[in-house]
Amino acid sequence: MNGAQALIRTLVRCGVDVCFSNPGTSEMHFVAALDAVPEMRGVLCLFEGVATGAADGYGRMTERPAGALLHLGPGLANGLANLHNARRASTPVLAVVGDHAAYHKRFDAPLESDIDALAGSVSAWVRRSARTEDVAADAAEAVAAAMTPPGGIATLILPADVSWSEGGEPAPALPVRSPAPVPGDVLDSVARTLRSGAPCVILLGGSAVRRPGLEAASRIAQATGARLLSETFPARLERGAGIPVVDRLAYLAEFAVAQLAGARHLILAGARAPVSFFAYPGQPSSLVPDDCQVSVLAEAGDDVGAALASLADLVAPDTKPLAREPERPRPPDGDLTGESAAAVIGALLPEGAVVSDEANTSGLWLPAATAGAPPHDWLTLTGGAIGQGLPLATGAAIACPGRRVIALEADGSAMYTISALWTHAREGLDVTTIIFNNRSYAILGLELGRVGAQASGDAARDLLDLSRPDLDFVALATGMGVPASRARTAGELAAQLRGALAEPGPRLIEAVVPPPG
Ligand SMILES: Cc1ncc(C[n+]2csc(CCOP(=O)(O)OP(=O)(O)O)c2C)c(N)n1
Ligand SMILES: [Mg+2]
Repeated sequence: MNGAQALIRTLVRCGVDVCFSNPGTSEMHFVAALDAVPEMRGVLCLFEGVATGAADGYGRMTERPAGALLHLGPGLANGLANLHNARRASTPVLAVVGDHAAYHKRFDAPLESDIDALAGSVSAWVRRSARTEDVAADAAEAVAAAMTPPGGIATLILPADVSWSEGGEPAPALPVRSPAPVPGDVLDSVARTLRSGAPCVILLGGSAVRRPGLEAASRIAQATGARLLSETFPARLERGAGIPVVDRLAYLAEFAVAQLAGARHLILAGARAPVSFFAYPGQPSSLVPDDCQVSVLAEAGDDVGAALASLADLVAPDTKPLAREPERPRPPDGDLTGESAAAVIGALLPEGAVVSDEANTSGLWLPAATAGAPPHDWLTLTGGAIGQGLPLATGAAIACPGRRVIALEADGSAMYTISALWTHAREGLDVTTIIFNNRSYAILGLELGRVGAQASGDAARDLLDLSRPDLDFVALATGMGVPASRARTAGELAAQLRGALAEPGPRLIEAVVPPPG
């Protein structure tokens, strides 16, 4: 058995059976080995940022890593932005990066580059397999590293000669450490804080915003008067009818400051202490109010769900969680705007949907409009690197057959990784994409003023404008095999979305909306 076969057989044993791939010459033995190991599903992505974003979406939904097969340093570099988002999401991901044969490296062939440096910038674990005999054990260790709580990126660098040489043998899966239990004295101390009568905010992050964490937090909030907030960009938020509601900390610092105002204690449950997304002249970086004390209930690698449940049993033994009432907006007619589009989506969102939200400024109204929709998952832009939404939807759809994936995607962000649509078509994925086409980098128009930049002329505005020419997303989608239509009114969006949800397979709706303001 060659190294590539031993590697893939080991990955399958370790529960890694999907590999989002964009291969090159150095990965040809990996590609060939897919025929020898049919349990591994290779999914072709036409850009590495799609492969890494898809692995992120897959990992968020299954809590197991998918592989992302990348071609040397340049392939990894193309995938880095979505690996960055995955790192911020604490998603388990296994990046397999092909490299030149060891003896070839000193010739400095054109594709030679510092893979280790690139990998080190996003990875929790990096190893270059030195020998064919080692590659299986390395792979098993990589999977265990990716799954070590809270989850992270493990990068295995695979030299071509290690891959093609004989002498490989599959290795068994390694045990994975469980999330660390939160000590009793920490629970007692937080319980005392909550009972002190001083205003408390509990900031929920990581797995705390899954249903069990939200239910425990809701009990605590009702019994103690603490307020709940979630981190701004949760990796996977469970929400909808029957699930306790949590507002997300606002993206704009001045709104976040208002949300946190008055808190004397900020209790971190799987979240980090809140900071402003960017520095703004004259504005503070930390969002923690001046006279507010921060305490940590659970860090990212801790068992935050169990900690919240134990804390609820201490301070709220007889309290039930407050479940969101079912409620949907009526689908409106008339002008299509971010607001009316949100109402349409809230009216029609199917039960069990997985929403990949990269709607940016057009998404402002979505949380309120969908809060009482049937239960669903909401995936957000954890690392702020745009171009995540369509790939994330790809991975989520492969992770969750039978569930409808809804990609809510801003026009500018869509263009970074638009080729994900081709994979949606090729794999026949149940992904319904709504493109909010406001023909601009609208958020940057807002930020221009907020950072205090003086931009009076056309040159600056031109860099934030996506017209000239207008992007035709119907043509782009159909050109990649995804049936598509354009909606110019709320009624058209509702009719087209109903139609899309009634059919299996991918579909795209271009929603023509004005930029905000
Ligand atoms: C990888 C990456 N490149 C650039 C940016 C900077 N950036 C932030 S928002 C934005 C434009 C967003 O435009 P669009 O997706 O159309 O959303 P809109 O603001 O119009 O709602 C850009 C370029 C970024 N966040 N990430
Ligand atoms: Mg836009």
